[in-house]
Amino acid sequence: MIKILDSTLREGEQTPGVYFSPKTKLVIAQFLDLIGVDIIEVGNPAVHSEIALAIKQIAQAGLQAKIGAHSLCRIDNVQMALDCNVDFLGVFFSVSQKRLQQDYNICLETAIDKIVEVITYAKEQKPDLLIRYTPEDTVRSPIENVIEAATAAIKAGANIISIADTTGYTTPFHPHRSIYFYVKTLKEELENRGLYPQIEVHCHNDKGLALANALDAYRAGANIIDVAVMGLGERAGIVDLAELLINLIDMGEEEKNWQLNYLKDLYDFVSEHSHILIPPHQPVTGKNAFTHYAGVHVKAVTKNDRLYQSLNPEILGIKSSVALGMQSGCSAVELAMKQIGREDLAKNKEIVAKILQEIKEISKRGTPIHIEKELPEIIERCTIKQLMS
Ligand code: HCA
Ligand code: CU
Repeated sequence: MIKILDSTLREGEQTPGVYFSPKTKLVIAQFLDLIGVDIIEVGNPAVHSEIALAIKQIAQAGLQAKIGAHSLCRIDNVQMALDCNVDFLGVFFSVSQKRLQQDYNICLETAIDKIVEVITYAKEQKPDLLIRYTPEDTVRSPIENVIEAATAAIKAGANIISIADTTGYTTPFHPHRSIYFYVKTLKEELENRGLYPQIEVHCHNDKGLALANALDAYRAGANIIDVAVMGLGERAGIVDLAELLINLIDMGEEEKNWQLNYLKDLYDFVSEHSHILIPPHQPVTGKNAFTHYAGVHVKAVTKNDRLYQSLNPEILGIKSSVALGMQSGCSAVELAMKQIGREDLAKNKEIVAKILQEIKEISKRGTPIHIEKELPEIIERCTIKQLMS
């Protein structure tokens, strides 16, 4: 079964301007656990003592999910993570030729020695620790370097190798630049060496392809996929949790693996605490994701909402709805009137037509019409007009 690693608290906090207090982090972790993610990556304790505190608190909160820390390839960082009592440790170090030469000024052998030293240390300190090694910027690194570093890391004790598309470089269907190709090649090459690690993928959204690439990796047999709530992360962020879960279910994963009805509250909470609004047209979690508007659409969905919807909002614990405005027809007005308890007037075609006309005028202000708050007033105005005419 596919596993989900949520990195809202690590990668997500790398969104410029975002800060989650340890208390907020704990609530987010509790939500993620209720939803059923497998691993929660909390952060690097070396960045700040508050992050170390958050990791410790979440690690002792009795959650089902494995709780993880992110770490530079350094013994002191790893020790700090171990001191937080984590179940999972993610160590990253690039083996890209350019990075080794231009940034670290070391050769591949020295890099691999460092990776092996750090992973061996972590494994010795805590033998049941789940260790992930990420050759950062995997997909723009020579594949031979990746295979060599991954082989050494697994032999030193790593259980998971993550393919990081650090810059959103991969593209589905490309013959050798697709994450499908990387997952298949890495799996095959490691299996040829008698090594069977779990393969994780971390897809950035620089070209808007993070989700497509994650699904491409899933198709290639990846075992773990990284996500964040609202797709938060460096630059354009990573794969959005809700979008991935919906797509995995669509591709045949069992719906019961996840409690999607907690997504809405989690997204509202993260939006509030990150001070980043969820766009109304955001798939799955946006306010309009299951809202129907234009006349033909609303007329059809009053008979069967699947006529204009391929997803079932009920698995998210929500219902589809209608919006009112310039594009509306009589069906939407009737439906909205019934929704606010005015079935009596909804049958009166003349009044409905008047209300529709008024709604179209109001819509020119260019902001949504609030059915519960505004429709009663509109009805009132139109019925008075009707009486007076
Ligand atoms: C980072 C880079 C990273 C690391 C991923 C990982 C990436 O911000 O440190 O450690 O698995 O995109 O490569 O997020
Ligand atoms: Cu990243």
